[in-house]
Amino acid sequence: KPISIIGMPLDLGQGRRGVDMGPSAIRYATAQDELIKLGYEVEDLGDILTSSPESSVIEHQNLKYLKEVSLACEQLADSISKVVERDRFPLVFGGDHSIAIGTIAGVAKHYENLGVIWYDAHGDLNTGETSPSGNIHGMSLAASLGIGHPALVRCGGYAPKVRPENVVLVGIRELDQGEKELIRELGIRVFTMHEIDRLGMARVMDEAIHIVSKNTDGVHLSLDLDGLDPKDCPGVGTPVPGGISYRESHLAMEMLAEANKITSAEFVEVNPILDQSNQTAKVAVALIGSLFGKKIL
Ligand code: DIR
Ligand code: MN
Ligand code: MN
Ligand code: MN
Repeated sequence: KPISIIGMPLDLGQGRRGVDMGPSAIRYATAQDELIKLGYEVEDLGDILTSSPESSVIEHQNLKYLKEVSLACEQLADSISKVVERDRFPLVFGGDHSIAIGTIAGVAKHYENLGVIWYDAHGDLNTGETSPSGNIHGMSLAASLGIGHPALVRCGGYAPKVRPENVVLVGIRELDQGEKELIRELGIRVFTMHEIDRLGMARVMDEAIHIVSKNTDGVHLSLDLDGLDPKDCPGVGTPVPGGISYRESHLAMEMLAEANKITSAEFVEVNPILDQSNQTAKVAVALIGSLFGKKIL
């Protein structure tokens, strides 16, 4: 399928500046060239208009920048939906992970049942009630499941976007108490670092792909670069040690390419200000290559 790139330079979903430059950093790392070399037709639709902290106010400490984040996500959802209508593959560059609310809202209405792979150190399963930080990037998966503030849950005018049985988390190593409870309550399948170490990435991805494609007609990949180890991806706002390696991540992307199930993707939380020589964006582009079928031989 032809690919449409959309940049979402939002940093209001978390507390550190610079992740709004993520889309530029990924473009600078020549994402588009990488895809063209693989034989894809690629268009870049530019960036969604977002607010900056200077032009915004925090109204609720437990849901920071709620109005601004939900407005930006509505706009992203609109753009994504149009891309899917044109029968193109939407590829989003973030921006903090709150943007997944918009991406998934734009995608999910075109599918009966959307599968989601959430590749992350974190669960992003908080609500305004359970979040220790009030940062919406830690709530985006919950919102997509229909749990949380209506302004987030109802993005795109409908809810929920995905069912818990069609979601898998990969790379998890830091969960808040409320997130653990929600995982248990909904029975969501979580592959923590423990499972990755114990079973190996190949088996984890085999199982993950099986789950997300079992009763679904589309699969979204939401890849938070902090899922990888901070040694490989230092340019993220909330690094957690002991993460997925560069090699395991390539294997995961190659297996997704082989399975040929992914129908949309986003690469989020790239923060070039916290990075070393744009390393994290370069990793993102390398992984995008593998996801879209690049092979060594
Ligand atoms: C934490 C951190 N669970 C929170 N979440 C992050 O603020 O809700 N998600 N960093 O990517
Ligand atoms: Mn910020
Ligand atoms: Mn995340
Ligand atoms: Mn994360």
